[in-house]
Amino acid sequence: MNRSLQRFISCAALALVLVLSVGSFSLLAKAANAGEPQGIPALREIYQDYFEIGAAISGTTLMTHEELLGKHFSSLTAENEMKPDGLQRAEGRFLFHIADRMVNYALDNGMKVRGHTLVWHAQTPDWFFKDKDGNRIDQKDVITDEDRQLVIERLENHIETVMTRYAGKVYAWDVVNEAISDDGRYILRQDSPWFRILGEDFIEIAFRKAHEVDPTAKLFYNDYNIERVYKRGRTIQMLKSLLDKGVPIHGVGIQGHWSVNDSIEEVEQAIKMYADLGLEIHITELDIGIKDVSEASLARQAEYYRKVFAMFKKYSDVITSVTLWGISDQATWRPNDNPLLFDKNKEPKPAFWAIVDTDKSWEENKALYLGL
Ligand code: 9MR
Repeated sequence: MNRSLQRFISCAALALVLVLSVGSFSLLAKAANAGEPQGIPALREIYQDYFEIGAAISGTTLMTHEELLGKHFSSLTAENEMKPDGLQRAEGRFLFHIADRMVNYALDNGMKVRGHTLVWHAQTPDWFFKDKDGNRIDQKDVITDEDRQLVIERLENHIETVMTRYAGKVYAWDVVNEAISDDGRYILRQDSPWFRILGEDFIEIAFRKAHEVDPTAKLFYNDYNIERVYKRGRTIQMLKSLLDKGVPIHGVGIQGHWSVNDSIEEVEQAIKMYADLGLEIHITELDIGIKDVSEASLARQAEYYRKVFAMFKKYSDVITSVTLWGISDQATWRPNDNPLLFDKNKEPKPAFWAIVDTDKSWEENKALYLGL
């Protein structure tokens, strides 16, 4: 090999080394950039390709938790304010001001609204079930056709007034809440005044009316423990018979008031079974309780949230919304169970970090985003 060829080869080798090292340096720089701490990420961005991520709010938390709400959530549910006793405490006197405020806030901030709930045995004023003499119809020995007609009119009128007001604004409604019995001898809850007066027909009447009033709304049946074996079969039986009759039910709401000891496999099985009915699934009231806020309990809760969100993501073709029942442990119906993602000071808990990336541990996620 002559000298000039030798020189050419060594120059070319040097150039190649230079090019490669500049390339890998910029790759390294890029990797470092990606790993740069970015601060607390927004859940609604993290989950945007999977499902809506929602929170239940009250008139108070809408103000006290506005920052967390606006940053993390893409969907809102009124925890109490859109229930029958929130909207129509006295017959014909609808009070919409708090619900309106919530709905307007959601729409102004690009969020969706789930309506909760139109027909329920609880939080429904007595007058719905009284005859014109003031007697409770559901407690009578003999219920007349006239009694039934009166109650159907009230049920339909409530649905009509509420859904008309929020047509095009509330995209999904829990039309009927908690109608399934906890007692294995019965399909439907026997202590519901709706059931006592109208029998099983009240469910069909409610869904048909809801669909007539707002044909664009997604109509849900919502209940607790319907993912558990003891209640699942009866729920499927009820839903199937309604669907067979052509009743417009579009989805099932699994509430999700759980604790860290509850089986996730059972939930997964139920999701498959409800999906097989052709129904969309919303997780509507998620909160996962722990006994204390020791480091070990918080870590256990984080691991549970991580696993359950990993499973939800796996079924995101059928699960289209996951709503937490509250925002922080400061405002929850289970104050002793500390069941939410933010603590009493509204700071993100290990459970929050756990669902930021369900392929990593909560510690890794936190370190990555906060640079600790
Ligand atoms: O969280 C709600 C709480 O503030 C009310 O006091 C309670 C009254 O019934 O209802 C709670 O919400 C329930 C929801 O509407 C339906 N599923 C069970 C929820 C927790 O009890």
